[in-house]
Amino acid sequence: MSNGRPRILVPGRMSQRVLDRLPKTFEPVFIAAADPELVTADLASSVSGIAVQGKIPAGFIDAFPKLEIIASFGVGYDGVDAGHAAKRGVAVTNTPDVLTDEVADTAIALLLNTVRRFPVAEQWLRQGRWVKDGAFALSPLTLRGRTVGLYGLGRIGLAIAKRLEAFGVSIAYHTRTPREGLAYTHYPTLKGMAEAVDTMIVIVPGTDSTRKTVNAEVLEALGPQGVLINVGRGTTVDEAALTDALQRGVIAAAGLDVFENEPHVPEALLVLPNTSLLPHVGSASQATRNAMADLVVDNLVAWFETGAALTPVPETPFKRKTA
Ligand code: NAP
Ligand code: 8YV
Repeated sequence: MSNGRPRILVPGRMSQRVLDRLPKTFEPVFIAAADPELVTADLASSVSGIAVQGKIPAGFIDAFPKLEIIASFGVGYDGVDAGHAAKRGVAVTNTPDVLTDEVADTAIALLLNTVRRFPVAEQWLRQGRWVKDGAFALSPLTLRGRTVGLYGLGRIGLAIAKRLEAFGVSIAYHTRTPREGLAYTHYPTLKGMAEAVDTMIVIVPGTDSTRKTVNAEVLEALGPQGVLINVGRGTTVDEAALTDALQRGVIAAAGLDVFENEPHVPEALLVLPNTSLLPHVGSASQATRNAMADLVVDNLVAWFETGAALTPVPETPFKRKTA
């Protein structure tokens, strides 16, 4: 602590806007990664908050006896061991809502790119092939007449569904708990939904309960006209099973913004003609990333100034203990 200002540790990369704002209220300190071996005795005894864009494992939380809050950049906080933080009485915050519409826009763009092959068509034009070789090939797939199943119908899933309504497609969803007051068909099992739809959009968090749930059986159920879009987390899809399904025509195509081992994308997916691939850009506009950055800092400010975080994750609903 210097000048009575809380010390906030930033391990590894962080949005420049967070870095610009932190010194106005806090004393920011930096290490290269969330590795307990990099924590000096001085840091261990003085850090009361962490701002992170990445992973915070249990062992790292335990390195800081005075830690009160971890402010995570992103709505998905699968990288932060929130269960362990809860046991230690450490609050965890994320950045919900401010990115919902941006990510829903991305999901629709990726769906259209995958079905109609627009990025490939643009390359055809840019490479001069329109002039040299003539018109670009007709897309074998269309969005017309499709039934879209959303795996996840939370903040972002619902925003995707609202956009899909305007496209005139049928809409279904799978969640553990049905949502009240919606006209979309709810399926209590993922396989049941996969059997009923020909297009699946994955927008669930990356948790133990979703890990590799989009597996060979689910892809088989989606069928040969099937299109899989993943804008949730790479861990939800069995990437090897998906690659095999795309290679053998078990499903028709896939659009992926997220991968099992980012930023590494398997060569087998890169070379397939029936994939549309994005480098995890769901929320990646300057305006939306600014809003996310502000919410990271605003959570820290609210915690230390009012004793309550703005957007705590469900595992850590508690308020600040006053000394
Ligand atoms: P949210 O509001 O918490 O919604 C999560 C949805 O997933 C809920 O409908 C929930 O319903 C469902 N769900 C959770 N576990 C499930 C399970 N085991 N089986 C079936 N359904 C399950 O979250 P959100 O704000 O929409 O964000 C969703 C996720 O999108 C984030 O966690 C993040 O991983 C991802 N994301 C990606 C990007 C990107 O750049 N690509 C950007 C932002 C977010 P039930 O609880 O009823 O099952
Ligand atoms: C961010 C995301 O790109 O919010 C999320 O869950 O996946 C994205 O918006 C990511 O969290 C930033 O590291």
